[in-house]
Amino acid sequence: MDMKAFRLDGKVALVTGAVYGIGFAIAEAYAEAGAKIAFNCRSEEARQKGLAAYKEKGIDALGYVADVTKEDEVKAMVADIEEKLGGIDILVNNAGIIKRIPMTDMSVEEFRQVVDIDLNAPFIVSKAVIPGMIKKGHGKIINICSMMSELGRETVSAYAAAKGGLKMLTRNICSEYGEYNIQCNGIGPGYIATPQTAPLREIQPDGSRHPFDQFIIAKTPAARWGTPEDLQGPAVFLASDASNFVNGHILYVDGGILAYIGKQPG
Ligand code: NAP
Ligand code: GCO
Repeated sequence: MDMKAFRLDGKVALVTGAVYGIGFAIAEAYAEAGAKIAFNCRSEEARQKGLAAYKEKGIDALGYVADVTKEDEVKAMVADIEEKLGGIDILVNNAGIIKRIPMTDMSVEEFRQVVDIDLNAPFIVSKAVIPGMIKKGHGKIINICSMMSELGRETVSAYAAAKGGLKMLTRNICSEYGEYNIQCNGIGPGYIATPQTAPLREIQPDGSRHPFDQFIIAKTPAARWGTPEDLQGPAVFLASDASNFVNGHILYVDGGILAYIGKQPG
């Protein structure tokens, strides 16, 4: 096999919400594999922070202030990327939020906001890039799903509904655009140490680990939290020609959580 199939030389990649966390790690790996990087965020301050972070890694990234829930801002960003870097070959729908609120305490507005960012936005951004991919004759869309694409837990009803929906949007994009040589797959990260999960890892006043932190270590066969870097290899694979016949798949990168019934008592 020609191992160059794993390279992304000359490809144009848009990674949403990639100033830090999982998105940044994925974009960094894409740049190392040879891709040109564009990212977006919600404020000029975040954009500057992102540009500085990429520069520190020696990456010449293009940054945009564009809210992924706003179709006009997304369309303008995609048009500008196409003009400056060329047509988009790889899209990673990474931007996301979570609200941990018991369902009966959650307002309809809060539920809608999570679904808007975590599910409606991947539709909006994918819709904006697919025509360019069809024109190019190929494309890779990678949706960042979750354990909650498969499992539920207390307080995350909106997130689970959105990430479950994102799994099905992934399969539908595969079904609808596979014939145009577009592969749409998902990555389902396990519990990854990023700002999103920081509240679940806070050290307790008595110096002990957060109970949820201990629960995750016990629930994960790998016996640790994942890191954003754990997602880099899988994300490069799904963006590269090495995965050209992988379509509509959700690749769980979870240290084994979904395979494990949990620790036996005693
Ligand atoms: P994170 O540290 O909170 O980063 C999420 C990024 O998305 C932030 O940069 C955020 O920007 C951006 N964002 C949110 N709403 C946006 C919008 N409307 N427009 C543009 N950007 C927006 O999260 P992460 O842990 O890296 O997670 C990245 C993705 O992986 C998310 O989809 C998350 O649900 C998913 N995920 C995370 C884990 C985990 O354990 N960490 C596991 C499975 C899946 P701001 O700074 O403006 O908020
Ligand atoms: C939570 C977590 C999770 C993770 C991740 C798991 O509160 O349960 O934030 O939802 O972020 O999505 O895959």
